[in-house]
Amino acid sequence: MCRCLIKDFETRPAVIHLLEHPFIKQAHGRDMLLRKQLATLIRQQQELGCRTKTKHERINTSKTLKVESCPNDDLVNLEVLDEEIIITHLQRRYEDLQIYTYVGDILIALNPFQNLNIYSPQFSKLYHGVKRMSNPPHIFATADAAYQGMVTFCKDQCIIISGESGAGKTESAHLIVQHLTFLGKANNRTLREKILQVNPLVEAFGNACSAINHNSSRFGKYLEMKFTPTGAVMGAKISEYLLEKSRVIKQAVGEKNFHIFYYIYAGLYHQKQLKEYRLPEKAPPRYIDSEHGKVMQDIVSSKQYKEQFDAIQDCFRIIGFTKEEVNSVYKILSAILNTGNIEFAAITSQHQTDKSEVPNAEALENAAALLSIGPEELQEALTSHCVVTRGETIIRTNTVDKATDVRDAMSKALYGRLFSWIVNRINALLQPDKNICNAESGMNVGILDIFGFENFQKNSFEQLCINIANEQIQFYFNQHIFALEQLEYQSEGVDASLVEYEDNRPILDMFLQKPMGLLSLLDEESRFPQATDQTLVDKFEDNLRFKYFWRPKRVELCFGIQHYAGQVLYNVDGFLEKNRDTLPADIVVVLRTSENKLLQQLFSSPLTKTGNLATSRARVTAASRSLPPQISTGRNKVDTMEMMRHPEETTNMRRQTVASYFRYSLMDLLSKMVVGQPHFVRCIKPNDGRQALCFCKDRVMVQLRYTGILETVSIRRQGYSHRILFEEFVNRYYYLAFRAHQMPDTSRENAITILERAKLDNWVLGRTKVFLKYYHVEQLNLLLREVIARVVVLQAYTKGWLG
Ligand code: AOV
Ligand code: MG
Repeated sequence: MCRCLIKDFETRPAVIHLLEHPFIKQAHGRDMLLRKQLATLIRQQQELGCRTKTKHERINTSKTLKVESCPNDDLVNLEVLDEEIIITHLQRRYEDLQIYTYVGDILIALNPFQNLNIYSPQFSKLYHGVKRMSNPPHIFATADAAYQGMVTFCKDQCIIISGESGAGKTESAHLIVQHLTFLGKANNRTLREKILQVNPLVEAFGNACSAINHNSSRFGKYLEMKFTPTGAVMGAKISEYLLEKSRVIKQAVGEKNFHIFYYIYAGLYHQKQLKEYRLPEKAPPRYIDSEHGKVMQDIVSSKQYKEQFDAIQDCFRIIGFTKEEVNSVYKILSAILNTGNIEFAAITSQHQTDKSEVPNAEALENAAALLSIGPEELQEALTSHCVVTRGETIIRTNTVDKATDVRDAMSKALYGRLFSWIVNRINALLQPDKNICNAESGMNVGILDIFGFENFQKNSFEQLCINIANEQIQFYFNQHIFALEQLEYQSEGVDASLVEYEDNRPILDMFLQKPMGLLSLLDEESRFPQATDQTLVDKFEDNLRFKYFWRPKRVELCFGIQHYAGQVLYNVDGFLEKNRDTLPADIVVVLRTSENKLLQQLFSSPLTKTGNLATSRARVTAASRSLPPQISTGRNKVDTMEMMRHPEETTNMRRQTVASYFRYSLMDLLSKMVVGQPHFVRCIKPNDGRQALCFCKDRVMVQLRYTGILETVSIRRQGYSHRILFEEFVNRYYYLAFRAHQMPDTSRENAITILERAKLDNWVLGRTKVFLKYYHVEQLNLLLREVIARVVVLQAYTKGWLG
């Protein structure tokens, strides 16, 4: 009997199988102590998550992917490491539909630009708690590694997905969420469904068609999936960063507004409900009709938008929004569309020439009705403003241009706040159930998906912010892979030849340092009412003495930046206004009179963007402690007011600009990331034409160079990616060299004993830690699993269960 069970271990998850065996099932409960021990061992094994593939799983896989891994799956294994070899290698794999490749524990993902049949539930099963090298590289393997890391080491994890626009970050993020919900044993089906709807919903509001990508993320997203200590998924939370609100009012040629506007207009059109939401029936509103009539054609001829509208309605329902809430959201969206149609005309009288009026009241009345405010009050707030001088309130009229700006500022504010509200509401609805697990004891895996590096023909303030954010992520990657690695080797007295890498810190300093960095200069200039875009670019030129900054001679309103990912030419046209992003107090006052509950909420002041101030502050402080000195520079000086106020709101205090808010957001994001164990996914775009199976060597080469993949290959090959404190190491692996009940001292010597018994080579000991290569950890976990299985059998045997 016993022998038969042991034989089975080779192909089956040992302990679980043992527990399921009828013999043990009957015996279960006979002996309390043994049962307890068995339970502990089972838990440990489950936490280790290691499982052997069954025969069934090996056979049942798609032909599009080869099932067994090979040494070529990891660039680190290549004998010669030059650019040409690496690129040829990647090309060969890509043409063989092997879009994923490892560089040590980093995953390279080449965008296939076609649907590959490799994300089905069968594949989820295949990448469930197995050794990484037993399957070909896959995005599920990265999700699995993060999940196993979390349950095994009880540590938060974070998956950082980077790459330029259209490289596949958002798709990768979806796949990771899909696999984590699978791994997280979400036996609560409702919760699983809810979590899966989060991305589609926020992306309907935060993504749009850009010149590069038809589904381009126009905001940064950090999604944290929350788990119980045993690894069951229990909730989720999103943080959003820097929505590109300016898109609501204007889009560049060939680009579109946020998806949701088209979905809702088409949805209501096909349901014949446009009237109900006071939307114009003949032609779509101006904000979504930049291509003059093209949208209407699309809406009439295709049902695609309508289907997407239905899908969004399902998302709202599944996640748990009430009908009333959804109706309010639609009303606000329709109000924004109507607001865009309000036009102004100049009133020229004898005394006044700077006055404006609304000649056609229809759009204004529609917007006011949808917002549940008075049309006269709205018109007043758009065409005039209050000024307080020496205690006296004076009403000044707005010119046509000014009124138009106020109108657009209102639309942007409405949309920005609506988006934040949706995110907050999702977070409230997906909060972990306190009865299952309190928030403190839970763990999480965070997934970062931001807008990728952009370089258009015309680049504005939005591209600058997006590219600075990418610069920061690249810096974090460098810090993690290169700088921290070297620092740790040195402090542990481990010899490691230093690897050269392109440090982008000076560029980041040029943008972020106070008071002379580019963003500070921008803020300073934004405070002068007389400043113009010309004075701004002059100021940059006079003060930014960096080799990364230049000003082309003849192109007056432009400046260039040498980013880590390439040169970008920015046009400062509108920079100041975009940075000021003012929302006149008159508009806030009138919107607060609304009878619409949601709208009242959006404009109740101050609107907290980042949640509770105390927790935010604690997190930022805690994070800055764990940051390396380079990263923490200036980060301790958080302006706490910045956290509390919405960027565009005018207050009595110093007004917050988009740049200062942006700076805070970046810091907040980093503070979240640094507390977790990072995993990196580097998305690469193989061509600019979104073509399947087209591998453009030059384009890939550029991306490999600037992302530091080549340097990464060599450091991962030489480096020790896992460093574990002696104490932690001995506690974890003592079974491999000592008896189960004999807890040894957590000393350096005992760590050596374990390493020797496990017959590993190439490890190194530091002052306080064991330095291991990434494959050592896999070997150790495998051995540990086998030993635990053996102990269980032995104990069961000695208790006489196995006859
Ligand atoms: P991004 O997130 O990196 O760009 P996306 O994830 O939106 O890029 O990917 C762009 C397009 O590439 C998608 O719409 C898909 O058509 C295709 N694609 C990407 N990954 C895959 C995959 N694994 N399988 C099949 N198709 C894929 V931006 O958000 O613009 O920076 O701001
Ligand atoms: Mg994206």
